[in-house]
Amino acid sequence: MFHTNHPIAALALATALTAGYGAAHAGEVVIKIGHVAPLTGNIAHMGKDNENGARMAIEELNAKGWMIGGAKARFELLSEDDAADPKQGTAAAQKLVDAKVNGVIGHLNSGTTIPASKIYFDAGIPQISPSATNPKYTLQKFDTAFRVVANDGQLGGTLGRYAVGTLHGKAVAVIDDRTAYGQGVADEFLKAAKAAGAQIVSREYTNNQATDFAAILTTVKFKKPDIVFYGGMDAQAGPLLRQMQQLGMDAKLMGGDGICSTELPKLAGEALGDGKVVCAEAGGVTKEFEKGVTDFRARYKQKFGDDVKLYAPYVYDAVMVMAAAMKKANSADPKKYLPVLKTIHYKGITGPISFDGNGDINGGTLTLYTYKNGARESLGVVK
Ligand code: ABU
Repeated sequence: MFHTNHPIAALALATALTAGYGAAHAGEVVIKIGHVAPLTGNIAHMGKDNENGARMAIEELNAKGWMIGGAKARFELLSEDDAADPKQGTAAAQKLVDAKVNGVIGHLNSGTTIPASKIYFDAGIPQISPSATNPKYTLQKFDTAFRVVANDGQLGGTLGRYAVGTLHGKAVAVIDDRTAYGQGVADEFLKAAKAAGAQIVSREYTNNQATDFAAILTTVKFKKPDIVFYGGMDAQAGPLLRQMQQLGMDAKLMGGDGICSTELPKLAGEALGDGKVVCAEAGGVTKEFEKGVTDFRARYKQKFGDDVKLYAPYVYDAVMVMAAAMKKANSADPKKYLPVLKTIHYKGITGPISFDGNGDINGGTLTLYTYKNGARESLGVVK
């Protein structure tokens, strides 16, 4: 129990205690933002990238010195590692609920975000995923679940149509890692490519820890595809490309946002080729927002000594839109700011953010990319 005789401190204390969330200090309310991503394992580089985006937002929010509920708001990041594992994801979610976080940014993977979302929903804690793209996440009728990027229906559908309409793919092979994301995006791609007239010559599966794709690729090569689609993450798309090259396969590799990182050139080496890979990021930064994201990338590089891998700008925006809802509600109490978050219109660095009735971003866009000379190159933003 907190005690104070100072009138201002008493007000701040009352504000924090009324909310029932966060520690109270004299004249200050501590707002805890939970963040969950894989910080260990084969996609730890992506998890760290997400965490860095959240950290930048938290630091900038604290520099603003906002008053919320009559007290100076101090934002605190509580970062958890779920190792991209559904079980660890729910354990991390429960830990954040027990810590009485005011909101959660994450998780990174659909396979962890979906089971964790039930835990946040039961606790009434708003959750914004900056990267989980499986449509199921926002179709569970959990009014605490939000997403600031496009979903796998948009990603797979656009890539499937592009494979046939632009790349003139006729024989297509599809491989996925059997995760909620990999399987979902691969199925959506397959459906769209087939509808556009492609023949699906091979459908193969791996898992998200595999490193040896020789058996699968040997089967696929025999079917002579001109396009191979991989539903999974960059940690495996890199070795997959290397092994395709070793087998003398000249098919293009397509994939969703999971492979579409700035890390892929390092992971694939010279097997990356020029224009050989086509993938899509689940967000589209239009012309008028380009400067904001370019500036963010420069600040990120200066602070962390590395390039943004994929989703850091969307994570940054997810934290900022949550904080904006708290400021507008003049409260960090989830019960008070959740209704504001549902109807907010926020200008993020990646674009305008508002949510539909399911919690999905309105007008979600995506960006098609290829790689040339070892660097990611935009092929255009798709609405
Ligand atoms: N969207 C790609 C990576 C995260 C996921 O949805 O599993």
